[in-house]
Formats: sequence, C-alpha cells, structure tokens
Amino acid sequence: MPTSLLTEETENGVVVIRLSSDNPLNPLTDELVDALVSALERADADPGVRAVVLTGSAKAFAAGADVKAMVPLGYCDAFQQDYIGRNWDAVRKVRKPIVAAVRGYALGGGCELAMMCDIVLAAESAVFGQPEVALGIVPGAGGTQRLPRAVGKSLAMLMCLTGKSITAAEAQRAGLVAEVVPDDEVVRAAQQTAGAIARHSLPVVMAIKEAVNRSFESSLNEGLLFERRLFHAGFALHDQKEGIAAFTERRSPSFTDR
Ligand code: CO8
Repeated sequence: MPTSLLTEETENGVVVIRLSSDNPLNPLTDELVDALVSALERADADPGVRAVVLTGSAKAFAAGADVKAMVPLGYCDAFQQDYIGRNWDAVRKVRKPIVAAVRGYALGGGCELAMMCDIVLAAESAVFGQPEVALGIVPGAGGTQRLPRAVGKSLAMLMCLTGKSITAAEAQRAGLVAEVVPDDEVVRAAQQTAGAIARHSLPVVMAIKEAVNRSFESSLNEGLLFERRLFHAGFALHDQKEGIAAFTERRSPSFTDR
C-alpha cells in the first residue's frame, strides 16, 4: 500500500518502489525506512511480484541516515533501540532480487542501501560515498563491510577514511555498479533488467540469489558445497525439466515456478 513517503507500481511482475519523501534528498528517517521495509516484505510475500526495482528521486537515491534525528541520541538510546540495525536486517532478508536504480546522491546509509540490493544500475549523475567520518561517526549499515567486498580494501578505505565520494563511472570501474546509463533511462533500464529476471523460474532465481549471497558469508569450500546441493536439488523441479527439454527441443521454456 503506497504511503506519502513511498510510491509503488507493479508491471509484468516487477514492482518499482520509489523513495519519495518531502525532501528530495531522501534522508532515511525511521518512517521512510519502516515504509520501505513494509513494501519490500509485501513484495516478497506477493506471488504476483517476481523482482523489485528500488529507486529514489532525480536528486538522490538517499543522502544517508536522518542526521537531524541523531542529535538527541545518547549511547543507551542507540544501543537499546538497536538504532538502525533493527530494520536494516529486514532488507537483506528479502529473497526476491532487488535492482537498485541510483540517480544523484547515494551517501552514507544511501550507499549502504544500494549495496544491500542485488544489482546496482547507476545514472550518470550518481555519486556514491561514505561521508560519515566528517560527522564524527562510523558507517552503521555495512559501509565498512560491504564496500570493501564490492570495491576492494584500498578504495573502500579511501572512501570511508576521507569521506571522498566517487562518480558513477568510477563506481562501475570498481565493481560497485553493474551498468551506467543516462539519468532519464535508469529506472526503465532497471525495470528491463528486473523483467529479464522475472521471466525465469522464481525458485531458481531465489536459489541463485541465496547462493551468490552465501559466497560472502562462507569459505570457498562451504560455498561450493552449498551451490552443489542447490544444483542437485534443482533436479526435483519441474522448471529444471522444462528448461532442459525446451533447450533440446529448440523452443522457449514455459516456466511454472514449480
Ligand atoms: N539527514 C537529514 N537532513 C539532510 C540530510 C541527511 N542525511 N542530507 C541533507 N539534509 C537536509 C539539509 O539539512 C537541508 O535541510 P534544511 O534545508 O532544513 O537546512 C536539506 O536537506 C538540503 O540539504 P543541502 O542544502 O545540504 O543540499 P545540497 O544540495 O547543498 O547538498 C548533500 C546535498 C551533498 C547531499 C548534502 O545535503 C549532504 O552532505 N548531506 C549529508 C550527507 C551525509 O553526511 N550522509 C551520511 C549521513 S550519516 C549515515 O548515513 C549513517 C549511516 C548509518 C545507517 C543508515 C541507515 C538509515
């Protein structure tokens, strides 16, 4: 259900969730993040949704956590409320693929949110950064963990320790971004990418997402074993039989998600 902070529209199995708060910089207020988490959980549970596009305004994907809300917080408040951790864990639990379409600023929590998505497409205007150090704080939603995995230690250190941001082209060269496209095409490009995913068998797509994410959490041996077990389990799927039959019969497969 749309809220004033968020709009959602579904077309051909792809839901576009757009962060659209009153401030076009989309500071990630508790209300905005709660609305986002609810929308993602709804999409995950909705059999009519097969992939998600997450985007922001033309000016910003999101300019980070709501800095103004941090002013009154002390350590005990932050710790007892599990400030930030509480709902961010819900984003990474989404099992359907999420394609981020980033225009403008993706800073701090905004960059971290983009990195929680499965594929990042950037507009030419996109700017990625972890400027928290300038505020006297440490990144709080994965900047020090996901960024080095995405771009390597040296560039991650440079960004986190100096607050220097990088352009869309630099982010693509570093591996943070899959593709860079003109600003007015990025949401459509993300819908097309999500649509290409949505045409495949959903249980297979979900298993692939799980396996790729597992590669960040496990040793190579454990990851390879996990992948092999999923590969074997796939022989129980009708869609695996259908995909292989369609290939051998030189026709398009007709997947049923079974
Ligand atoms: N939080 C709250 N308000 C913000 C934020 C923010 N992150 N960013 C901008 N605003 C507000 C400004 O205060 C200003 O409000 P007002 O008009 O009332 O003064 C309004 O938005 C417009 O901002 P600017 O005038 O600064 O706009 P510019 O176009 O000149 O500059 C920038 C745009 C470069 C994006 C600039 O606003 C900026 O540097 N913003 C802060 C970016 C930042 O430091 N982000 C990191 C925040 S800390 C963080 O994200 C910790 C992560 C922890 C996990 C997060 C999960 C939620």
